[in-house]
Amino acid sequence: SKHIPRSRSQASFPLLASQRATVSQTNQALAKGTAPAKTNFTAQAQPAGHNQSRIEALSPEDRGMHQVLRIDVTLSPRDPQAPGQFGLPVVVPHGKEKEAKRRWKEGNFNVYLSDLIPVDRAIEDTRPAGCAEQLVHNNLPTTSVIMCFVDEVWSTLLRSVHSVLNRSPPHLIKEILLVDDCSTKDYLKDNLDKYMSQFPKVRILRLKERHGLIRARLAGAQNATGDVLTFLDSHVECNVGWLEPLLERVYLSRKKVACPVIEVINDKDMSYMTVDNFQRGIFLWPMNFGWKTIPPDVVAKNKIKETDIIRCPVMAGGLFSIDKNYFFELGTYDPGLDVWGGENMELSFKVWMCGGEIEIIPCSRVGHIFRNDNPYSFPKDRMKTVERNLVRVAEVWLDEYKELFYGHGDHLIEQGLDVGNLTQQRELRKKLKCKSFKWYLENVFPDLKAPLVRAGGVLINVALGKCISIENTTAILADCDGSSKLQQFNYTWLRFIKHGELCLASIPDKGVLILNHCDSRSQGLKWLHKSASALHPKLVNHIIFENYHQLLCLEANFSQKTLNVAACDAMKPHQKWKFEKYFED
Ligand code: LR7
Ligand code: MN
Repeated sequence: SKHIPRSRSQASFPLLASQRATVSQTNQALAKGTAPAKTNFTAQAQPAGHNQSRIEALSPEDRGMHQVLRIDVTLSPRDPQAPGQFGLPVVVPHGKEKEAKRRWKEGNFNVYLSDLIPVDRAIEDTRPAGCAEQLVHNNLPTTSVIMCFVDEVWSTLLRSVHSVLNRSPPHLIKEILLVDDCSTKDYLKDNLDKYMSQFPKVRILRLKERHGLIRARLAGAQNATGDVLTFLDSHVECNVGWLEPLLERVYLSRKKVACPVIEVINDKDMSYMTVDNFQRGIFLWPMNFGWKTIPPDVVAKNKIKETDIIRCPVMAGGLFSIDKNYFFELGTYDPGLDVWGGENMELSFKVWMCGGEIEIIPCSRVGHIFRNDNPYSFPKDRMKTVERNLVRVAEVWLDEYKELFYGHGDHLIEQGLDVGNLTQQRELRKKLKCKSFKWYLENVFPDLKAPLVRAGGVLINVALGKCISIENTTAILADCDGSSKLQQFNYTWLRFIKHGELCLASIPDKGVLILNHCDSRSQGLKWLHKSASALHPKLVNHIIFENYHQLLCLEANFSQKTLNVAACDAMKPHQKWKFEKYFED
């Protein structure tokens, strides 16, 4: 068999440096094309395919690639003894505790310590082994780094900017765009202009009124001149070699959205802490972002390496690189989203469903100060703002699965929030020919529990062993027959008991149960059962008729084969019901 040596050999592989372009194009095509993902959780880190060994036989130079540059002017810091140097924890000096405590609320983290440590401190290179040796293309696109801020702490903002300047290859940074979202602090005005004037690449964009994070980012994007947009929060520290691996992914495919591993800058002692490997960005209902570790047995079975790229159902939101034109093709963020929150869900669904990918790149690492509370004010109520944003996302992207969203946050339907006009967003989705949310669940996030109904099948009265059946449009009791269509019901996330497209409705004064049109706005059709009856722990096996002036429960009267609602009684067996199958845990 033919052995192809790893080092470049004219004899075995006659491609010359002059043919570089061809090689890198082939490389690119390989990466873009057929290379299958190893598991659902990871993506190919390196281009693979039938020509791979031939290409790997070339020297990096002839492949148009180089090793990730080790650009870090903080490697031998000016003052190695300074507090916080190398990312080590810092203790508030004796006698300064009160001051430190007082200043905490300026940023909801230890602002006193942040001011104490150098703005260009060194941090530990936390990349997994192998990252430093990885190759990236010589002709990576340039990026505009966009940092939006409102009333950010001075030293933290500076440290964020210095970390970009000190640890990025200069030729890849087209500019650093600081978008001031109408900060009120004086030091963020003249002082900041003056300080940043020493860095020609730093531009400050001042918004005349508070846009909120989401629209501030859009303002940044509209003013950006680089090929790629790299968004960062304003309290971060980029680690060694953070940028090239992100741009490499976007270079390989313009529809890849690349996120660094987000490490932790401790809010109390300002230490730089690494995080566990193999974490995916996910969400739980009702669309709460979170991290989920790939199970160790999956890692072992699929031989997933620490450096392997991880495909993410959703991104955290703050730190990512995206091709600028692609961002605009996708219609940016929904501009109807307000201030803060939910935009990471929106962009994630949009990217995946409309043909792109979201990846975490383990060789790119950026620290972020996680805070317990936002240190700035919200123009409107914070909770309401986020909920309204999420409702917009659900209405545009979740299809029939939006019921799960509403079902996990009951108050969301009840509130009847005015979420504004959605026509443009829905039309955009059509225009981009995006796939369904069902496709997304099956292909991107198969481990999310998303049963469309909570329970279903026949509905049995526990005491009598009889089932509800439909006669004309009235519900009666009958012998159970699992094969009869007349006895099939679904208990939905909107708390309907559905028979086909119709809903079980009670008319308490008449003492009968009938089928009616389902209408989310009308309360007379909703029932609490199992976990939905959380407020009535003694009545979980009951079916509580919701929103009547008294607590009424579904009750069987077997002698008359009828059903009605009566005052709930935890002890009454005739009020205990079971569906054939339950889908929630
Ligand atoms: O009105 C505002 N205007 C702004 O310019 C509100 C905020 N901002 C700025 C702010 O100064 C900061 O630099 O926007 C940035 C993000 O705001 P944070 O730091 O208060 O947000 P966060 O880190 O608590 O929250 C996460 O979710 C946000 C809203 O959905 C954004 O997407 C953040 O970027 C995001 N942060 C991250 O992804 C970092 C990791 C967190 C996790 C998990
Ligand atoms: Mn943040």
